[in-house]
Amino acid sequence: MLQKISNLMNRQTKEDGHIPLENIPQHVAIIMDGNGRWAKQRGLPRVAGHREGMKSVREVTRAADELGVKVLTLYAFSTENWKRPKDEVDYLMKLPQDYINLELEELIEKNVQIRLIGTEEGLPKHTLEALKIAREKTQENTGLILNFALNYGSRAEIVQSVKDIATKVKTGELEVKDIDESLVQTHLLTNGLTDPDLLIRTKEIRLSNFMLWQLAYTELYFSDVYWPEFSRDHFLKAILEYQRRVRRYGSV
Ligand code: V0D
Repeated sequence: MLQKISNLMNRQTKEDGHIPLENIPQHVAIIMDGNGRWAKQRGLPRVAGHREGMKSVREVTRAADELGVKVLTLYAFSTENWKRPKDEVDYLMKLPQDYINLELEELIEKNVQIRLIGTEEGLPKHTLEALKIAREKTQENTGLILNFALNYGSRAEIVQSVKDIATKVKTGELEVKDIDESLVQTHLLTNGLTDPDLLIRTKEIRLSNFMLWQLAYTELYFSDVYWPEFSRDHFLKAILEYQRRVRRYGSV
């Protein structure tokens, strides 16, 4: 099985034909950056980059599924992204529906479960409808969890968890002495998911308010390619680098 995965890689990525693909990260999170810049470089409108980025989502999801990754979190839209031009935001808000039309059949066939983190506040009705369909049609699936962060911001998530805990203390459901890291964790939107083992970000080297609590011990991997160029091989390379780091810590 592990050798088979290794065989899926092409010669450029494979530094060594005998790399054992063990220690697959259970949870991989990705900040998919550089879509607009990829398009502009080619004289195309920014939205052409967002559309092309869906192909990378497809490739990386297939690879994660084949490797046995349990959770793949993809940052699709941040609460900061509302500041972009209205035309671009309008286009982005149509992508969940387009994605469903293009991908849902294969995802269902692969037993993938779609989940969402973020706030519904401010999302157009048609987008919410698409998200509901994606969630409901895959909710019984038991394979890869494909977790889209959409209209998500990490500080707002933490603030909400503080409010929810404070309310429970006020009503007597909890006492202050019950508050610990694991209690906070259960009040975050990622409740029920393990923390990411590996974060990949294309193009930029910063966290931009993404999963600040959850990334406390995560391995960080930055790739200099634009998200629409991020292929299966780039993903496998990131996994190999993760495994190299895990092995090194283990041997000290
Ligand atoms: C644009 C590149 C899939 C990154 C990929 C609304 C930015 C394409 C979804 C999607 C976006 C989200 C939820 C869901 C099903 C699909 C998506 C947005 C942007 C923002 F349930 N791709 N995608 N959502 N892009």
